[in-house]
Amino acid sequence: MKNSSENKHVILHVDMDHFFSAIEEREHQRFKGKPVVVGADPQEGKGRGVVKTCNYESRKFGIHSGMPISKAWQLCPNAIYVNANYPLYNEVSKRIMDILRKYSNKFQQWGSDEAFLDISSEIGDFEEATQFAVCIKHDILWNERLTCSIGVAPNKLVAKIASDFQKPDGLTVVTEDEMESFLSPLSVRKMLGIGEKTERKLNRMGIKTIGDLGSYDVSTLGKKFGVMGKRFHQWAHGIYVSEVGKRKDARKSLGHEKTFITDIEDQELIMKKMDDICRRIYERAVKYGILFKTVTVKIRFADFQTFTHGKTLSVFTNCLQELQKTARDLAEGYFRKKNQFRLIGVRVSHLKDSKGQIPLIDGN
Ligand code: TTP
Ligand code: MG
Repeated sequence: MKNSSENKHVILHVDMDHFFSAIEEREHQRFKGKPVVVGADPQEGKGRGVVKTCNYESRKFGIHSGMPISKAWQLCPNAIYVNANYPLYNEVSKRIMDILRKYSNKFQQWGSDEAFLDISSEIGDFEEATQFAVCIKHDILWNERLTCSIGVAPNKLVAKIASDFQKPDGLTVVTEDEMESFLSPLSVRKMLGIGEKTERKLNRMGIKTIGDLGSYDVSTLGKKFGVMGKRFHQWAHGIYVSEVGKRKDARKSLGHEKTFITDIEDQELIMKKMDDICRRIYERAVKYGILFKTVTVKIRFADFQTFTHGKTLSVFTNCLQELQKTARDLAEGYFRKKNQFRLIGVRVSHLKDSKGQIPLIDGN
C-alpha cells in the first residue's frame, strides 16, 4: 500500500447474493418479487431433492440451502420452484470472475460465486478501498444485472465474515482498529470452521459470541478442541495469516501495470508510460523466447472504474513496435471517456515459444 500505511493489508471478499436464484430472476422477469427456490421439483411435497439456494423472498418463509425440497414446499407451496441450470450458472460465474480479476493481480476464486482480492498495492487507505468496492459492485450490476455483497478488512477471515454481515447488496468495511469490536458480538457460528456441532459444544461451555471465545482461557480451548481451539482463539481476535492466491492464469500471459502516484491527465505522458510497460513485457518475452498473439490493455480511472480491452493480432509476434502500437490504439478510445487515469496496464496472452509450445514462465 502506498503512503503511510506501508505493509498494511486490505482484502476484499466478494460474495454474490442468492447466486443461482438471482440468475433465474434475471432470466425470467415474471419471477421478480416472488419467492424463488432453485433445487428440484417439489412434487407437491413428495419431491426428494434439496434446495440449492433460494432468493431472499423465500428466506422470509424459513427456506434455506440444503433443506429438503419437500420441507420447502410445506413452508411455501406458492413459491416458484426451478431445477438448477448449471451450464448457465457456470457461464455467469466465469464472466463475474473475469470482471473481478481485472481489479487485482492477487485474486483467488472461492467456489462459484465468491472471490478474494488483495488490493493493498492498489489503494492508499480504507476510504479508498470503500470507493474501490463500490466500483466493483457497479461493474457487476451494470454488466451482469446481479448484486453482490462485499467485505473489506485487513485479512481474508474478517473480509469473509464482513461480506456476510449486510446481505444482500451489502458493503461492510472493517479497519484494523475496528476488527475486535466488529467480531466480538457475533455468534461463534459466524467463525470459520465452526459448524453446528462445535457451536453446541462451545455453547455448553458458556461461549456464545466470538467475544466470549476470544476471552476464554486458551489452554482449555486447546484441551477441548486441539490445535483448532488455539486457532479459534487467535481468529476471535482477528489474527489470521493467509495470503490471497495469485491469479491462476499467470503462466498463460505476461503483463505489467503501473498505478500512478497521482492521477494523470496528460495523454502523451500516459502513452509514454504505456510504451515503457510494453518494453518491459517485450524484454521478458525475448528473455523467455515467447511469441504472443493477443494484447490487452487495462485502464483504471481516478474513480476506480476499470476497463480491459484486447485485440488478437493476425500472427504470433514479439515485435516491440507492434506491441506498442497495438497498446496505444487500444488505449486511444479511453481518452474520450474520462481524463483522470489512475492505472494503466498491458498484458500479452495466447503465448507460444519458438517450438510452438505453451511456455512455462514465472510471475505475472
Ligand atoms: P452461497 O454463496 O453460499 O449462497 P447464495 O449465493 O445462494 O446466497 P447468499 O446471498 O447467502 O450468498 O452459495 C452460492 C451458490 O452455491 C448458491 O447460489 C447455490 C450453490 N449452493 C449449493 O448448490 N448448495 C449449497 O448447499 C449451498 C450453500 C450453495
Ligand atoms: Mg453467495
